[in-house]
Amino acid sequence: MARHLITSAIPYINGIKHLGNLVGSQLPADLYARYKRARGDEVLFLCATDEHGTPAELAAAKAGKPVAEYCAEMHDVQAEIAKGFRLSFDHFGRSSSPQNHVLTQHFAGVLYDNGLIREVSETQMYSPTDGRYLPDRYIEGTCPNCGFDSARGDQCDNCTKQLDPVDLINPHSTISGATDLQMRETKHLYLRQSEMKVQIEAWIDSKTDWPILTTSIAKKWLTDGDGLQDRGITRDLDWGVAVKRGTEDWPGMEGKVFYVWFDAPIEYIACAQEWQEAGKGTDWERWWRTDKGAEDVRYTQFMGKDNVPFHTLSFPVTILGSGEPWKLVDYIKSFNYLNYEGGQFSTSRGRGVFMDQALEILPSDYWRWWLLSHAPESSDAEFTWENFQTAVNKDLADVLGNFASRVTKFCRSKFSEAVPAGGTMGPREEQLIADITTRLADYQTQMDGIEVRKAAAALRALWVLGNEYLQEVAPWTTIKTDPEQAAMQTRLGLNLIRLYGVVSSPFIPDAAAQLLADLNASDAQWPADIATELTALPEGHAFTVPEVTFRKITDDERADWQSRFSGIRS
Ligand code: B3M
Ligand code: ZN
Repeated sequence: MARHLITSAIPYINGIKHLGNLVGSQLPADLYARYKRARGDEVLFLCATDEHGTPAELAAAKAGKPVAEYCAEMHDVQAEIAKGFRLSFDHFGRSSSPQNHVLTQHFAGVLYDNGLIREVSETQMYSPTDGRYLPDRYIEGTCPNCGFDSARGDQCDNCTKQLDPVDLINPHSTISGATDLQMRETKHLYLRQSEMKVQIEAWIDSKTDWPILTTSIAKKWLTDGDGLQDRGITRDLDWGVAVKRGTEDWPGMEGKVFYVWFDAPIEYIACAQEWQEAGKGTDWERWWRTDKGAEDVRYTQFMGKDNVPFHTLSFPVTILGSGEPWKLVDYIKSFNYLNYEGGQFSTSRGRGVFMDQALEILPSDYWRWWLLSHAPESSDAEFTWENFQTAVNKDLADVLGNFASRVTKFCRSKFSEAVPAGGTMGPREEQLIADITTRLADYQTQMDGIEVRKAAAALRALWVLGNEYLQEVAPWTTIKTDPEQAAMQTRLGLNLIRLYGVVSSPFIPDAAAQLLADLNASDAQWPADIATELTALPEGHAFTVPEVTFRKITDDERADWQSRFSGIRS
């Protein structure tokens, strides 16, 4: 049995995520995890909230709450919404966990012992107006790389370049807007990434099967400018992991914490410890230590493109630089951005549809289907209400929902609410079985390759095959002359619904489970031989006609939502 470790980029704690965030990491990761479980593989699927750094401090200050309290509350809010979207994490952890504190300090200690951390006296942006240093998001200015005017102190959102606050042109404080910033001398730790350049480059080069989006971003930062640069990994903040070498104090580092991007990926590992400590599993090292059984684990990470540099360069430096037998990622699936109605989704500006709002309007399957079937893989994608309405009405209501409804209702009215007996399959049915077999193989290939859009298209093609068959053989006509034949066609239709319930579950888990429940299908094993699968529901097997599986979105609703979400969320 194959073993899959799957992680989604861990969302910042600062508020509820929008649909663009969801489709860039958590949702496709869930799709893959559900698929691998359905195929019978062993899966550990982890995610967490990213609770340190300036995003957390700034959001807590805005909410008027102590940061620890704010994080605890927001973690529960995000966990609840994740459940609403049926994100099937084995554990949803917290980067502020005691496990992550210990592990982060451990890594810092071994990296220091291995000569990969140096102490640097440097000038830092200090704001007399605010009475504090201004790390990362406390400062904004113009990107020296691309000229974007709202680049943050740690990274430019426009060109993804990792920055240091001192790099910014025309910097200002995001707390007070002050521009009278001073450079003050202070001591910080730097991760000597440059020392590992050759090793990291060779590792990236060996990943010939990775998405081009992932490797092109990694290579860009390896070769552009001065190449892989050393990186400040400490900050003057109160909230975070205290700077220590293992369990020992670090002289001169009192009152400082590790940079959020140093401890956040380490939470992927700490999360497995949290999972075990929460009583959800045992032997976490089996997933993470190659000396303890993880050598045959396949590890896949999911993230938006802005997170790629940290996962292809910085985190691997931490892992490889430790010299310890930690599991390295095998495959990084990254995504472009999803835009919203001609502009960008934006958390800070409250633009777009947020996860909680989406669930207030429609059940999660509607969103899951649209988002996954339009995942921004090869380029940025755009959410429009019109496109959403069309996709839901066509794919879900007309193709899948209508098929389930027509077959079951026809059966109830002409036979009974049980699988009808009689008739034998002929060439048209053999053709259907052959077509389904081919399409299913395609679907599996796309799912194994994490080609999300192509997988959605292949699944939809499976649904279409059933519709075409039904339309062609028309049991409602056949029944007038040959009731036995109509019974066989209907029986096949009912079995197709069952098959769809099984194979659609990674995309639309609720609807799939409901269809299987309505059909009283207890066995939901992934299909092997299609001819056998299509006789799984035997003659006389009782079922219930499903309630509306997917309803259509009306033009009025679409117009209403369009205007309701055209503004800015307060
Ligand atoms: N929290 C950024 C983001 O939510 C960051 C990801 C961390 S992954 C270790 O996009
Ligand atoms: Zn830039």
